[in-house]
Amino acid sequence: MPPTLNPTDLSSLRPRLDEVGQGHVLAFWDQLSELQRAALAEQIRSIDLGGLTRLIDEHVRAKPGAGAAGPAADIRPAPFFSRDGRGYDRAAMAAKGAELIRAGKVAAFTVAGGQGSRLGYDGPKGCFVAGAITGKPLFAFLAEWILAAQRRHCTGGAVIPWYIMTSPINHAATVDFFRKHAFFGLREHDVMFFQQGVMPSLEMGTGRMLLNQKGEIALNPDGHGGSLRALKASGALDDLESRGVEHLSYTQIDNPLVRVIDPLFIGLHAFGPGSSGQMSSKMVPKAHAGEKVGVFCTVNGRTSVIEYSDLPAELSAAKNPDGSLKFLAGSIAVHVIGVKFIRSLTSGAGAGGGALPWHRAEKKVPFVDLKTGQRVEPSSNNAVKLEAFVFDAIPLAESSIVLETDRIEEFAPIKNASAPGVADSPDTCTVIQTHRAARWLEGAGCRIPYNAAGEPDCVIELSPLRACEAGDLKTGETPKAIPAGARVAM
Ligand code: UD2
Repeated sequence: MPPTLNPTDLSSLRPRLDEVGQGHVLAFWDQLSELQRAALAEQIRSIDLGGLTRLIDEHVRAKPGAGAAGPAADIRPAPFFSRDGRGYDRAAMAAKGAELIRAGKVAAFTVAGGQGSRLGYDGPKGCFVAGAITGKPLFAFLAEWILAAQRRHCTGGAVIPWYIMTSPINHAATVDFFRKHAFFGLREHDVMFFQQGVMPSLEMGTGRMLLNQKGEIALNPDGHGGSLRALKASGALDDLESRGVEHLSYTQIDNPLVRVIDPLFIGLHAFGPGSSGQMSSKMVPKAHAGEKVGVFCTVNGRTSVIEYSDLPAELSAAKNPDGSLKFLAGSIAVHVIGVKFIRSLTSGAGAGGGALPWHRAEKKVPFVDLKTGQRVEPSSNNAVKLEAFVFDAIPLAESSIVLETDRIEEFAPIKNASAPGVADSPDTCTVIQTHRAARWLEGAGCRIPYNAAGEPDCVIELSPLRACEAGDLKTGETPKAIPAGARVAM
């Protein structure tokens, strides 16, 4: 919809902007066309200037310390359900989870509004190639998992709807991509896109809103924590309720090995001992103390995630007497969230409106120089972005469970461009995909070639439509051996 042509309202906007120290956003007003003026005025009106001023005082002019936990917090390692099934019945929980899926009470939810700047990729991250052999994008891996889960569990005709959160930066490109790929075999009616909110990008030190163009304030997505608010604001929450969905299986877009719909995890979340069914999480044991993943802790007795950058160094390095890491449980950003819980968090205003605490991130944000009018690409961090994190909802649950899982089975994120020694890249993702496929194929009696270093001497890409777990390869046609140096997609 074109913006409302109402530039004369400037008379009320200018004093308000001056009052909160943001009058500079009108610096180029005289050079703007009528349309540009209307768009800028609209943008300014959409910003809660009073609220923003408070946030700037707290997060930009001041630099908050120890993150969410606060300095006096009692921080301990969070308990978790181990992979080997101690203390719970894996088969029974998986059966209960499968029953919920079969009854249409589970939807998939992917947060895909991020900017992918570390990867150096301009488009929506979900369009990035994750299949080394087929060239298949990340979105296709997730879509195929949903299709496979639907075929397996929804024999009575229910579906697994898929909700995808985009941002104004990548919404149109994401929807176009799905159209171009015929929704990867899913029904268009069952794939819902909605946009998350944005926040102004703020100049470091001063907190002034940066201009992206002379007539446009620089905005950034408000973090995956904005998803709760956006689910409500977009009508997606109403849609979930009208479909009878009770639980959302939450995953990020960057991990092609993610178990998008996992009956065991869903069952444990909904019925597991000690679970409130409100918000549950998966963890993998951290690879090393400095791994860049949030850590599950109890903070003053409540299950929480402390982001790696906020966990005091002495805690991330702390060891048990046997030498293992004390704070071992790394978050892979996989959750199940109860729909009723989201409704309760988003009812009312303020924190009740789904607002989670803000976190400060220092980034490079291009801006228009107010003196020269030239657009500048900064070479070092010049801006503060404010983002909310979805895991800050965990301590708001009455109780929350964590399930341990195996890294090779389900965690191979693509975050950084490939380079020697760099983790979480397309190259490391391909290696982990091959390891997992090799493990599963060996379990089905297939011989895998190994090199002198003990690494598989091949590349294997496995579609979720062929196998979502090891046992799936024991049926259908499975090769007896993979030749050395082969590149196989199945
Ligand atoms: C995230 C977790 C980290 C660990 C890791 C596992 C945070 C802050 N950290 O690290 O603890 O679990 O994942 O892989 O989450 N996104 C949006 N909108 C936004 C920002 C992000 O949709 O405004 C999506 C983004 O598209 C991606 C996901 O959230 O799917 C993760 O975002 P990230 O890349 O900023 O998080 P990362 O890798 O630092």
